[in-house]
Amino acid sequence: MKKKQYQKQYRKLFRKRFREQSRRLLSCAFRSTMSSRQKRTKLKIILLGNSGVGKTSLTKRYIGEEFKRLHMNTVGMDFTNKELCVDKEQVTLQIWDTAGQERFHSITSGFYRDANCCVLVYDVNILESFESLDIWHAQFVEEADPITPDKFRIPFVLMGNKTDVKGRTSPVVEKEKAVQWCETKGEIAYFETSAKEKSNVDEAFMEVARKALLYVRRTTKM
Ligand SMILES: Nc1nc2c(ncn2[C@@H]2O[C@H](COP(=O)(O)OP(=O)(O)OP(=O)(O)O)[C@@H](O)[C@H]2O)c(=O)[nH]1
Ligand SMILES: [Mg+2]
Repeated sequence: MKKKQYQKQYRKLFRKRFREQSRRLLSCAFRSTMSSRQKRTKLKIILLGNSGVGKTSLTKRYIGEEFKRLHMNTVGMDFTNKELCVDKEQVTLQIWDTAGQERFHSITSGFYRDANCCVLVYDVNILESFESLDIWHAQFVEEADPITPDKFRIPFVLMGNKTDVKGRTSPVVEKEKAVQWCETKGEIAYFETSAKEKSNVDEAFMEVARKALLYVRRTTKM
């Protein structure tokens, strides 16, 4: 009697395990079929700006990580992927977060080639970081793609970061000044962001993705 009871329990447990395992396998197979069906467009994004303006913090916040107060200088380059849907197209943003420190420039500039959008970042509370934008812009244009005709110039997006800093009654760099700078360089979209409060971060990166995708569509038609 005891033996029969034991066998019954064993069969019950076995059926339960088997059902769970089958469910897991089925969902795995479904996911892999879906991902192989959906062709994702890869978009290469380069982040540039002075050291400490918040490039890494913006990237980390965008992919859902928490804000960290401690400043750890990026060494050379960091690389992050983010999958999203833009204008009904599945894309993968490959975010290349560069080091702002000058000693890394010769290494990082070698990676600008094949970029689909450049994000320039400055700190709205530090004038020097804004004044350096001209240099970052020029360096990128020179290194990224000197062959592409002018009308297909790689798009830029400007982010004025750290808008949350307390006592910021009048920012060192006024919004109008930044907008004016964007106009002098062509069609550059401008966003005031705060990585700390995660304000405008998703919106800014969505624009980056849109511009990059548009650039890819245009250039592949050439
Ligand atoms: N208050 C505030 N602090 C910020 C914000 N974004 C970044 N920080 C702080 O600024 C410091 C520098 O941020 P990072 O993201 O490491 O700067 P970075 O541009 O990547 O610097 P490098 O890697 O050296 O080029 C860190 O201490 C961050 O916590 C923000 O929006 N608001
Ligand atoms: Mg960094």
